[in-house]
Amino acid sequence: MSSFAEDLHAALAGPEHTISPKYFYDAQGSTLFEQICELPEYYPTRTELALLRRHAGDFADRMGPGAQLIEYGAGALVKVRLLLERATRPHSFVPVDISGPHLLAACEALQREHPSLRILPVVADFTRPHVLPDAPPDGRRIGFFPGSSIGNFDPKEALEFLRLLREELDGGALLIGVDLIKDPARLHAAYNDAQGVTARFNLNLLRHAQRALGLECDPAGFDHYAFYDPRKHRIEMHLLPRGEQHLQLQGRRYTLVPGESLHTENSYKYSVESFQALAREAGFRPSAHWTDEQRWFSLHWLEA
Ligand code: AVI
Repeated sequence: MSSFAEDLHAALAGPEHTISPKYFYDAQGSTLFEQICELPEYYPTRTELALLRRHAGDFADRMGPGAQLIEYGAGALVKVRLLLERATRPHSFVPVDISGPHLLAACEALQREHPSLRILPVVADFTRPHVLPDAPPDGRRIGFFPGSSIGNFDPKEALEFLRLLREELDGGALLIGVDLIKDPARLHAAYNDAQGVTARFNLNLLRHAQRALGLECDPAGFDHYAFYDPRKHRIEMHLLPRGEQHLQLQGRRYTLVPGESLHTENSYKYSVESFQALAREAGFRPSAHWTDEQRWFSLHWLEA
């Protein structure tokens, strides 16, 4: 059984009905996420890109010459271009992503723009131990983890993942994007956009399961529900059954009734201080951070 099937059975049968947000991302889910990044309400992407542009020279100085740049969860390689343009004689660029075809297509496009750059793609789940190409002889390993994807891990998983990166980058550094705690109304709007793209993204979890696993259900019988919990500092996304919903997966039947929900995502928000404390606990040494004027988003430089 694929882990998606196993995890969906567990979510439907278990008391909490919780499933990992990684199952949003088939081809349709990735396209919907790209659309989310363009939405007027979804400030993280725009704000982080502006910070990367504004401070690109500073990042290049900190990286030093001959660095190996490693991007975790590389996707379309949009943000890393801003770093590569300014990097001093980079030794290599190592994008790590689970989606092989997507990654290789993005690498080909990047190679056309940077013909002399050594690109060494690694197709792997970056949250699990994986094998990287050798470290550069005369430079440092620099990790790049933008987009506040760290927010989709619960704090314990985030700590374990940061520990893994700390070991992998030993003697190097990590540049990481982290969404900040802010006015709940602003957060609510970012996950409840007027065009309903986030709702379609959330419902795509069921559509993905229909396509990939033959799940029988009626996605139109579920509502998107996202709210900010100010005590847990996180957005929670759920799918709420509208009336009794019957689902069938590989011969097993499940029923979800109003009052229950399928919990599809958490998106944790941090303060600069709470994130630095987490990074220190993982063994990093925070040495600089940057935020926009509104303090909506932060980038952190962590020495490993
Ligand atoms: C990928 N991740 C950082 C996004 C977030 O904001 O947590 C995923 C997302 N979910 C709904 N909108 C965007």
